[in-house]
Amino acid sequence: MLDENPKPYPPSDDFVKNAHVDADRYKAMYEASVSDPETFWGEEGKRLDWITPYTKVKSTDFTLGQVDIKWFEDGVLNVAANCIDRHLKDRADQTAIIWEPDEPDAEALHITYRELHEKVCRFANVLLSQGVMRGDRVVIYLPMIPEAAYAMLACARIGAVHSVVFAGFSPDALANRINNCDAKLVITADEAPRGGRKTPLKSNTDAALLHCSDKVRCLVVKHTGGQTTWIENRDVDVKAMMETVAPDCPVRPMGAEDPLFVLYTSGSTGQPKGVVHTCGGYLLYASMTQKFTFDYHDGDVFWCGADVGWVTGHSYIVYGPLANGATSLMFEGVPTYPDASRFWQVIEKHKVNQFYTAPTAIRALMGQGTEFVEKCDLSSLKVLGTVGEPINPEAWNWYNENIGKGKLPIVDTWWQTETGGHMITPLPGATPTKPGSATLPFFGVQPVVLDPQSGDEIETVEAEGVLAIKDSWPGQMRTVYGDHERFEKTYFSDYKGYYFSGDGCRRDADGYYWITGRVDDVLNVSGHRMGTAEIESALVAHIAVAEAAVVGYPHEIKGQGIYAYVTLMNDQEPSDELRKDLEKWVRTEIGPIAKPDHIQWAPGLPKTRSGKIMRRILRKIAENDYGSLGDTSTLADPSVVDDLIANRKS
Ligand code: 6R9
Repeated sequence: MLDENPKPYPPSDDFVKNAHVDADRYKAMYEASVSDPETFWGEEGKRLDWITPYTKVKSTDFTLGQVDIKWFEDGVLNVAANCIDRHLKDRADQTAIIWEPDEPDAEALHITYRELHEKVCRFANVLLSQGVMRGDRVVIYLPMIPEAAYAMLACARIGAVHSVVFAGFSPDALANRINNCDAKLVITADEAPRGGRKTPLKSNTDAALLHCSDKVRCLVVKHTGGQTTWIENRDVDVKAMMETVAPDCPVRPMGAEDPLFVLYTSGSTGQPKGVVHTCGGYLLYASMTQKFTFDYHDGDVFWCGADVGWVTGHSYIVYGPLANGATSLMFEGVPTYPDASRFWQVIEKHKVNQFYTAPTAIRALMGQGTEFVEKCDLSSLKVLGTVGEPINPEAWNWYNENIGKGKLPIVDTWWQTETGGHMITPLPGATPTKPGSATLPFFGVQPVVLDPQSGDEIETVEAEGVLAIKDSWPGQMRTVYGDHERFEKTYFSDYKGYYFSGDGCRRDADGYYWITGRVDDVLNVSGHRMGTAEIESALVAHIAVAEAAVVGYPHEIKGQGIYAYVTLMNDQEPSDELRKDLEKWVRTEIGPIAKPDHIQWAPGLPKTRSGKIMRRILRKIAENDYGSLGDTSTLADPSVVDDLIANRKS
């Protein structure tokens, strides 16, 4: 059983001495940030270089029907200038990005701020030459290569809005995103090597573009040199073109509230939504959290092991670290290739000081034994972090003992694509940690625990309910791309006056927050967010499928696995072949991450008389927990449940 209130692990005295923030300073700064946000953020906003300084700090409204979020609204800045140009005076020759390739024997790159400046300028000039203008959307579908960062920063430099699509998504998923944001151009590579295998990104893009406007241009980074088809007048060889354009490109002054990027993320209903982040507030929040949450100091080597296709890669590989003039490590590979010591070898090789990964990676490596860790020198490490899902105490303890050698602070950071940066997290010099708790709010964040039924704030220190946020913070998403109503409905309509996170949580006697997972129909599989609705609609798009219901179930390594109940068309017979076909189908409709772990044939699904699928029951069956199915009397046909249980057992 989980200890409900374990003994906290305080930071060591040595750590506290050198930390940016100790416990007293955290308290004082936090107090100041919530009692007078205008003054606090007005001051903190000066961390960025502004072309025209702001005079207004915060104008935000969470009222349903008029939700409006603006920070530093009359300020003018450029994100790329903040991430690159302003560092050239003092750190032009410092490494900005260390790139570690998939193959350990291939050469790692050390890209200085000076080089980054030139690459990004050239990339920006290529975009301009293709007619990309301020405000245009550019989809980026790339492996974890430096060009991904160049492309993002090049967009920021000229005021274009990027939308990075994870390279694991299928052509269909890519096409949906290109069409949803009406992108003018897509940037891809020939192939994406990962764990010794190659994903054919260019041919995926070719397939996607068949479903898009023929005006969409395609920039191709020749990375592996793999064979690709080439469509004249549409495809452009980026690297070759970068050589021919000017090495400098002026930055475009942007309003603080101009969009910086759109990033698609799954919700409980419908297709993924385009989360919109803007230039000023987002950049400030990403850079402050990178500095304080990881206690980043000048000269440190910072490694966030996420992919740039997710928000974690946006905020903690590219924007946060580079805004702080940090050295950020970008890794093309996976933790288990060529073997389970790869992470630890990379840490040793590049003398990484802060390391940030997901519980699912820790669990996978934990299962491989400690000999893979023991042969590596991890003495450079100062802070460890986790993100993406609740971390179970076993994984926390393994991370602490084997990677942190019992001495390093672990920051368990709770946040979301929507929040732009960390929301609830320990600060390593300030917060005693408890395995499994994200602990306390970051500056300016006012979490509340709401009673899920009444929507009232639970005011006692100890509380259990749903997690919401009471007031805005600069990194908050501003809207859903092209659908502000959906933004309001998703986040502000269930609990009036609050931003609703979709997560459940518990607050303990010390005021620490423990995230208990999603309370909606969003799955968290290996830290990847997916809507059950998306997977269901992929399944029912198959010719043999009449109906489908998808739920999550506990999975030892992935956190959650995908369990699909499938009702076939009358003329179809269940078979192993069909099962395989459906798995393949979902892979092509969405991507490999959405492949169901288990498909159960369901002659009928449990529904209420009004036709609503009772997922509560399906979840219990998937979990093998038949004792607590609850009330089934409201079902239109209760016998369906017995059928499902009988089949589950067989
Ligand atoms: C950054 C990111 C967001 C959802 C979120 C929650 C889960 C993230 C967590 C965590 C417990 C943590 N989540 N961090 N749960 N502890 N430290 O992951 O963004 O992909 O949008 O997912 O992930 O359920 O609501 P995103």
